[in-house]
Amino acid sequence: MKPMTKSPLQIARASYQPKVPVALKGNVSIKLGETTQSVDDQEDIKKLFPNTYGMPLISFEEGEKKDFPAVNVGVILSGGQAPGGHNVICGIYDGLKRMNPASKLYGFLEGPIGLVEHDYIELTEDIIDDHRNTGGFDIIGSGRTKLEEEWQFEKGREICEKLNIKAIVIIGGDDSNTNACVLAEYYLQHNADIQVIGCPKTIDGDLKNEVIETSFGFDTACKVYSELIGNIQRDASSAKKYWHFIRLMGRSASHITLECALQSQPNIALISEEVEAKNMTLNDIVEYIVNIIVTRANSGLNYGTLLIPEGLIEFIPAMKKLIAELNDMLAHNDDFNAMHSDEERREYVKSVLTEESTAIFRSLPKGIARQLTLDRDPHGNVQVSHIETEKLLIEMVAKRLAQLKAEGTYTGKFSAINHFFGYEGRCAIPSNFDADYTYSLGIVASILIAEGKTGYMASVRNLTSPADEWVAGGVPITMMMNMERRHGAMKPVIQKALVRLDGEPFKFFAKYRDKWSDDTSDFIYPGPIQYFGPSEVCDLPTRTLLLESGK
Ligand code: FBP
Repeated sequence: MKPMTKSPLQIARASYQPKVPVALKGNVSIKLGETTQSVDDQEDIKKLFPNTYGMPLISFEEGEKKDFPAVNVGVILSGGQAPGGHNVICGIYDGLKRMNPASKLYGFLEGPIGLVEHDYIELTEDIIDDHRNTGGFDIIGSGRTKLEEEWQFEKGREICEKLNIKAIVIIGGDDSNTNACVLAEYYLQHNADIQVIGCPKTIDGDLKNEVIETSFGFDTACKVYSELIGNIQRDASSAKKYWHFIRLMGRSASHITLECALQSQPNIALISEEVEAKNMTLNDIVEYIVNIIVTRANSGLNYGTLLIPEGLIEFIPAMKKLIAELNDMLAHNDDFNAMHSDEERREYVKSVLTEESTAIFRSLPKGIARQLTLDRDPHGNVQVSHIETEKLLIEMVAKRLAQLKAEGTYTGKFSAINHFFGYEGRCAIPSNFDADYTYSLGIVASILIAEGKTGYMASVRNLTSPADEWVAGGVPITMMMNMERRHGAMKPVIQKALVRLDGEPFKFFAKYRDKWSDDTSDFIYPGPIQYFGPSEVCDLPTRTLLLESGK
């Protein structure tokens, strides 16, 4: 036997032909819909985007054969990895070549910085073929550099002129797509002949609205985490001796946690948006968890599963205030950054916070307090993926249970294991849903380019129906924007979608969670993603999408 160069699944998956909507199968004609306006702050957004504001929605239909001139296009992957990114690029490539085989696709390397620093490769047939239906962003790499300054736009223009690039596709989340729109507007205002198209990416699922049903990657990531949760649940109900505290990625929004809860039916799932709405303190959360643990212990069940969204800590009002103060302090503080010992930093922090925040900071275990003062991301936000909330909760819950034991009101055993699932799911081989959705998004982007559009996001809707019936088109990015305060100034941004407590996915969860908390037989074991087999297993969309579409 020889060492492998690819797994059997990698080899089989390379020849998977993604399913696309009927309208993308042959020649396409575009249909202009109604003109649009931004979700809020219409006057401000209109002033900031005089050329790209108010454009109509676009939908695609089967059309007549047309001749398209050859076009050179650049593509950028921006931000965190999400399964399906490679297929967006494959879709753009195939779409461009189908319209004119002389078209070329360039990939800017390591994210937006590649555009600014003129670091790129030409994406050729063999590179594309090697990445079809694969996970990861390694085809050209990704990065979190923000494209928001004029000198960066000009550097971009320079390289586009040199390579005769007429359009750039930015594959990213809400901030990257906001920047895509700013770039589109800038190039129009400065008579640069460069179109900019966005694509909705992020496992977090928080780039969605009435015209973008979901971001790509959410489906696969949730399926990977749900498989792991299901496996842990089976282990928990077999061994009957551990409580598993499982933190899940997703940044601020709890969409991933909610979807995984719907797929696996754990004993407890915390939803940050609910914690904030109910103004819960850390102690309230601990009390809620402890009550369930005690109730289960009274029935002889000293085990269970608990899901925690990674952004939870930022939604606890007092913690939110503490984090905001820390963000401000860290934004302009060379003294702090120059300090070497944790103790020195801790003392310094306590000396600059308000009294209330100092009290909370002091009450936190040292490890968590240190994590809260680590480097911020390029947007100035605390990196929630580095904060081990699950360990904090285990510590606090154990303490409270010990008190109850001493009082004689708890007689169970509490042994907890912590987990964090995030990076495990971001580069998984895309599910059929994500492989199909992303490939379709890529083709849509190529058509928007061929039709001369700019400032649009590629969109594919009706996603809970078979792929044949999906509806492809384009959405003006300005339509999703409002004004928000960022770094002390009001900025136009795409509105981030948090979990809606009046939305169907949360309402469904809220209806059943008490039953799931005290009953073992409700655990669900989703198993691994299936790539080949019956459609009802392999092509299933998320429960979030199904519930949101009334199914
Ligand atoms: P995007 O918003 O860029 O898609 O990234 C998503 C995410 O995976 C979050 O869920 C997580 O908090 C963050 O990236 C982690 O960032 P990093 O990759 O820099 O560790």
